[in-house]
Amino acid sequence: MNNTVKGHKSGFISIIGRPNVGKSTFLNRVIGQKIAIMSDKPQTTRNKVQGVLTTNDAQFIFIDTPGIHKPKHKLGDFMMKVAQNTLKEVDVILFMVNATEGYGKGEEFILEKFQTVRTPIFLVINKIDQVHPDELLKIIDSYKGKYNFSEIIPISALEGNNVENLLKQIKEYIPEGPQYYPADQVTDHPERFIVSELIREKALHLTREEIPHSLAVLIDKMERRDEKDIVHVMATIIVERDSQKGIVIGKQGKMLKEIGQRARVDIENLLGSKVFLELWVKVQKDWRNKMTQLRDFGFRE
Ligand code: GDP
Ligand code: MG
Ligand code: K
Repeated sequence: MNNTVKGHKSGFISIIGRPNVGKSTFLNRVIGQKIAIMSDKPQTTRNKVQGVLTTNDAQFIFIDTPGIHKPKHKLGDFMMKVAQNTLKEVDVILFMVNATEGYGKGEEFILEKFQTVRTPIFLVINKIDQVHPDELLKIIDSYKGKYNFSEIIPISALEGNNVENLLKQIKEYIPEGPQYYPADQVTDHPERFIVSELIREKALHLTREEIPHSLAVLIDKMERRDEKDIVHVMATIIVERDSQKGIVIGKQGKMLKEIGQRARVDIENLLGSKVFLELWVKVQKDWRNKMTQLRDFGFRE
């Protein structure tokens, strides 16, 4: 898009890590806008979400990949493939781990995936606000000899500690390059996808433990009614079982109403317009194993 100005840098950065290590929190802090969906449930982020940070001499394009983990079903395989493809395309990989947990089987599994990757990998130890410095040193020690990391950087994505320094280090590793995106653009994702994620986030939060990850949101229609500047969104929440449908709808539709109200507020903030949101709930058994339908749900390779 823009010509390369001498000294200007730009690069693609992938964030890899087990569910709940804080990938979305980090991205949201850096980009300063709610584009990746945060949740205390694992695997909330299923797609690549790009966040773009533009400074006066660099552009960082972040990719929030689905967690690499041992696949349990076909959707897991698919997510793994997406994550692995991403590793080859980027300039820097941030391998994010939880300072309170240390090196374990999950980390070992991911490091195996890195063996064939030539991209520089940073070990980013997140949640340092939760550990004593001595404890942190032990964690760093537990990674000795496990992989030849380009940098080891402890941060707190939640409180912001050392995040500036991490960005500075990343900049050392990205090439000179143009500003790919306009300075005010924070994501190249279609609004539809973000809207569906916002609805999914509310549904997961409000139903808590009762609904596992078997929930998808399909945007049936999203159009701006010009006269009044109202965006009309029609969306379907898809669950796997009748019992889950009951939970999502709630007594006299209370739960669905609450999901809709909360999602609407976020969508209005995102779009800067009034939103009319209509939600439906549909049961589709075993949707996670129906690969042919993945594209319809917005997953992409
Ligand atoms: P993801 O699955 O890797 O994207 O993880 P999330 O960003 O969704 O974070 C999972 C949970 O960890 C959330 O409850 C976050 O608030 C919390 N979290 C993330 N970063 C930090 C941190 O630096 N410190 C603390 N104490 N909690 C964090
Ligand atoms: Mg996430
Ligand atoms: K999560």
